[in-house]
Amino acid sequence: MDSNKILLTSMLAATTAFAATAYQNQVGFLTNGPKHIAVTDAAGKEIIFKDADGKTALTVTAPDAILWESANEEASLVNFSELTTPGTYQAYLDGEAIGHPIIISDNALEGVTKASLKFFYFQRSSTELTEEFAGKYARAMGTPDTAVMYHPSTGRTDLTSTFNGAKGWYDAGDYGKYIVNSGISTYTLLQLYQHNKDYFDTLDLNIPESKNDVPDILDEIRWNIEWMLTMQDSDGGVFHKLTTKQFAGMVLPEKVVKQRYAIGKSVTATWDFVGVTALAADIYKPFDPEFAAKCAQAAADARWWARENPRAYYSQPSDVGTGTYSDGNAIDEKIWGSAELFRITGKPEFLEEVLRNPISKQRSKLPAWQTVYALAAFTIATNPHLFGEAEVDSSRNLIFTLADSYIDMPDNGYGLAIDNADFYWGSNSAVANKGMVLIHAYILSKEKKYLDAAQGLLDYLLGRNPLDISYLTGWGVNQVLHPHHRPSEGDTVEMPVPGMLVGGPNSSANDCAKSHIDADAPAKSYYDNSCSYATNEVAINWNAPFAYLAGSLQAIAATGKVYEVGASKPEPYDLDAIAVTKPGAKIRAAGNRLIFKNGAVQVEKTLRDGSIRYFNLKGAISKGNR
Ligand code: 9MR
Ligand code: 9MR
Repeated sequence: MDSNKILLTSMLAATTAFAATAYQNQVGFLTNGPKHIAVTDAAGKEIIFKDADGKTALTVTAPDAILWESANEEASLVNFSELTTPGTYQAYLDGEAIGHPIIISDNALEGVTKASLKFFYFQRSSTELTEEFAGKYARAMGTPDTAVMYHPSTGRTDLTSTFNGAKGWYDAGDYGKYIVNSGISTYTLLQLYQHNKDYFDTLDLNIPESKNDVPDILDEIRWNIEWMLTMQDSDGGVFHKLTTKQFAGMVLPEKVVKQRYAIGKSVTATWDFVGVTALAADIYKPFDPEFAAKCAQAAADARWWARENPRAYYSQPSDVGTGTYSDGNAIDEKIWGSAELFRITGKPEFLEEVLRNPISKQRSKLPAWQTVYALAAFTIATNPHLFGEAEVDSSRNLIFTLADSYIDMPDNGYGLAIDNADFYWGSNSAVANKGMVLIHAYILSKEKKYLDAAQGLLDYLLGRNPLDISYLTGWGVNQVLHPHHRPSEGDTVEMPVPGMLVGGPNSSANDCAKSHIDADAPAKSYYDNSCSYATNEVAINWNAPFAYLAGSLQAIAATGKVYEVGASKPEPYDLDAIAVTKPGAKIRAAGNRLIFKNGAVQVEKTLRDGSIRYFNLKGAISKGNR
């Protein structure tokens, strides 16, 4: 270290020894919600909150400072929840302003809710974004995806033909469209709607469909589901992804002219597809029964393929370099897809699939693109009237095991249910997904502690973190400016597209953020530079739980209502009536064979719909069959 540096370092040390630093949500606090600010070097001192006229509105003595290991910093968590008059405030310590303006409002989270949903519009493939809806982020259509070719990895042999794979959302900073990641993202947004209908029925997102009679959030989600439906092959299986062979440069989508392919056909993509289309079949029914029935049929067809190809895991072909989303365990996807199918049909065979793989405590895993047990648990626990007691108990158990593990984390000065283990690629989505778990725990128990912890996690994403940064583009005093996002890099607008949650600190980032890794403070291992996809990319599966978290908190506050467990009573789909011909089942349909079952020789008869019945040799249907 040269002498100048030493001088600078000691000067900085001297200033930080006296000056307090405050970290807070930079966007806004709900009027009656919990309000906290993390302040360093403040223990025992008075923090004064002044209103816009400079009048003292509240004085709070800062409690003892506690270490937050992930920040490698001690801070006092100052609670100013008593401030419940909407307005703008400023905190002071020793006569100096600390932190940022504090905004308190009944609609404090409406702006970020809308923005995080509008992101999905900005990610639309196969359409131009017009100024009316995109403002200065208007752009030409790129990747129409109306003539997509089959990569040999799909198993197709007509490799010179094309299909229409239009619509859908770009996954992230790249222009790929990936079914697996669409699975959890689309489910999360559908649930945001389902759990907060009163609020979202009228929320205007200013998208091309805003004037129709369908809630905007559902119009936006449908854009992606329509693409997902195009990815189903004639045998029911679902292609894994739709991308160019290699990533494009950091350009606008109109510059992406290389051929796009359907690549792979996987069991994980197919089960994820089942989960989404089955849920959509219920949610879209009141708005468009025909579309809803199409989704139900697609789910049923996909399920056949997934069941018969349980080990069709995705493996990246050697000539392909785009995202992999590969996952060698499809049990969680199968449980989830089967649970959704059972919910909309009441058919016992789908429940059996859930029961064969019980949701146990060991399966208490945070939702993520590759781990979706929790999605099944969310659906089952909020529909106790449709599922059996055992599944409901184990699903509740999964949710509360996770939620309580957050609540029971040792206190830290930032007041956050986040620890060192959370700082991997997409850490901000881990934070948001914890929020989604906590909101489910609140829905199921109505215990305020869960909702308050969820608010804390949102505060972290919006600025209560050791970098004093809001990780949502376009929002906050110190906001992310350089996300890894091709449209934002490729256009001429200075600011990035707003409403995008970046991946966040990643203690094992292996890109240009490597030199920004702080081994002692994983929560600081972040680089606001578009070169860093491992800390600063955006993605649909990160924005979706953010929208769920902010949107649910805002909706619950605005409506004074919490989703009523057991409220949804889907009119069961009669899958027999919508002709569940097992795709490609022609040969099997004729099949009768003799097998040894239940201690006797029986006839196994495969019916035209692909279902199987057993008969004893006298022709009577044997017991316990389906
Ligand atoms: O832009 C790509 C991003 O979406 C991926 O998450 C990331 C990791 O697979 O890769 C990014 O693309 C980079 C590529 O891997 C290597 N060359 C530079 C590309 C743009 O930064
Ligand atoms: O979110 C994915 C993360 O869990 C993985 O560790 C990472 C590397 O494989 O890939 C992330 O997903 C990227 C995808 O492969 C391509 N589009 C961008 C996604 C976000 O970075």
